[in-house]
Amino acid sequence: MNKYITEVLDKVRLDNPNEPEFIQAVEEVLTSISEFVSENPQYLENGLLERLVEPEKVFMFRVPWIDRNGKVQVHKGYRVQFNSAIGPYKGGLRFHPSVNLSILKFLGFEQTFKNALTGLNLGGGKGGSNFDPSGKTDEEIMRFVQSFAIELSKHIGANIDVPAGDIGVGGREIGYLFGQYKRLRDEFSGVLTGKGLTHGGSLVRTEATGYGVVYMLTNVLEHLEETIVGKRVLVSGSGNVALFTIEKLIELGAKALTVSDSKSTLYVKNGITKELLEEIKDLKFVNRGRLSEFKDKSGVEYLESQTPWGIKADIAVPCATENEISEDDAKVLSKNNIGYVIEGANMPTTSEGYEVFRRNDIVFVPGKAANAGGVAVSGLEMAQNSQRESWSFEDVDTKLKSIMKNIHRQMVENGTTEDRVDYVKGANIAGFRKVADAMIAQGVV
Ligand code: NDP
Ligand code: 2IT
Repeated sequence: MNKYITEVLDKVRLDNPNEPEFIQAVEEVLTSISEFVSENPQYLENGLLERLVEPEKVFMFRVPWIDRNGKVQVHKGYRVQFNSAIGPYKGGLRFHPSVNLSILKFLGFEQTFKNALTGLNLGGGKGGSNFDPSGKTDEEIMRFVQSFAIELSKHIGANIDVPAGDIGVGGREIGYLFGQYKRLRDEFSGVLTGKGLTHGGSLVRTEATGYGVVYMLTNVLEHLEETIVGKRVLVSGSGNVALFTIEKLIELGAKALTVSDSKSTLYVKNGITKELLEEIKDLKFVNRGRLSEFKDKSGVEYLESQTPWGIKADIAVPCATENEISEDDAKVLSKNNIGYVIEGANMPTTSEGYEVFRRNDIVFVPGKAANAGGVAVSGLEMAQNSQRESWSFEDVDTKLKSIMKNIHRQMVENGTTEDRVDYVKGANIAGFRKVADAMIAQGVV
């Protein structure tokens, strides 16, 4: 490995001792661009890597609110503004009890390269809270979000930092954030994306991440002269990314065999039907229920405390959360001859799991490329807001397809050796060079 990379990695480990997810994400990117950095001495000469691994700014704040029993609750709020070399900070907000600085720094770091891959002018950021939205009433969610927005509003703006959703944050939360921001700042602007269609949202944003994942999958299959029709796909998660991935898989003739949550997996041998998907969407998005409610549904096998990774299929699309595919899961998937792993979630595969896939020559597309459709349509929402326009579903969907195709092309160009595409290397080099070259052009800042 390149000596400069080794030194920067040692420093990252030393400086961030309690941040395993952040270190994991940095290791993954830097090791895969090692050769490229050796061939391009300007990055060492400009101290590029040590600047790139340090977020530009991190805000941490107290979020006090009063629950339905009149009891004062306090949560931690964060916004990590990672990199603004190519545009305003851009990235989601996550509400989940596991949220901490390590998780948000890894997500902000990944977001920086993902956003560069979209070809839009978007910097990288991420934020959120260790607040757990599950089981809360609408009023509790609103009170929490309004308190969170009071502090967050000081740091964001349409040309500064534009948050969106992520785990635990969807249209409802973005709506409350938008309302409170408008009230605090007297400004109706494109300061958040993933907004409802009634107040400046974009068509296709809700579906964008999942649809984009499947558009990426079709690009990968076409490159290998394969078809998606009839392919059996394991999908994990049952949130925004998972369910719209399944919707597009069904539409294009593939069979989605599973959905899951943190407690269980639903397995449908012949593939989830459109009708069942609508029922699951209702359960998750309208009633905010658990998959266990479908335990006794006919045609559905309920796998208590299990993930989808033990089931035989052609393709795995993890869409739940980071490190959900362990080394053992990867071994089982490989033994069962999985051909492709397309990451819908951010860093769902552990480093050890990735090594197993690499050794077994399994086609592996990293989240920063495969799930970039969400932030890409967020970028298109910002463009529509600036122009005071709303584009049609077809227009936005066509642009999304072309962005995903362009990301695939960049990975092929930067990651092909001897007829084989290393999608991890391709994505990291393509994203890195765009951000790094912009940083060099702007001097030491
Ligand atoms: P949602 O909140 O809509 O859904 C999350 C899903 O993942 C739920 O089914 C949830 O199950 C499951 N999950 C969450 N945490 C865990 C955990 N610790 N262990 C097991 N299962 C878990 O989130 P999204 O669909 O928006 O996000 C899913 C992934 O996609 C995340 O990695 C996110 O960063 C990434 N992503 C999201 C984008 C977006 O536009 N929304 C864009 C790009 C990436 P349960 O209810 O049991 O917790
Ligand atoms: O991880 C991600 O790319 C997102 N959660 C979406 C970010 C965005 O700004 O739309």
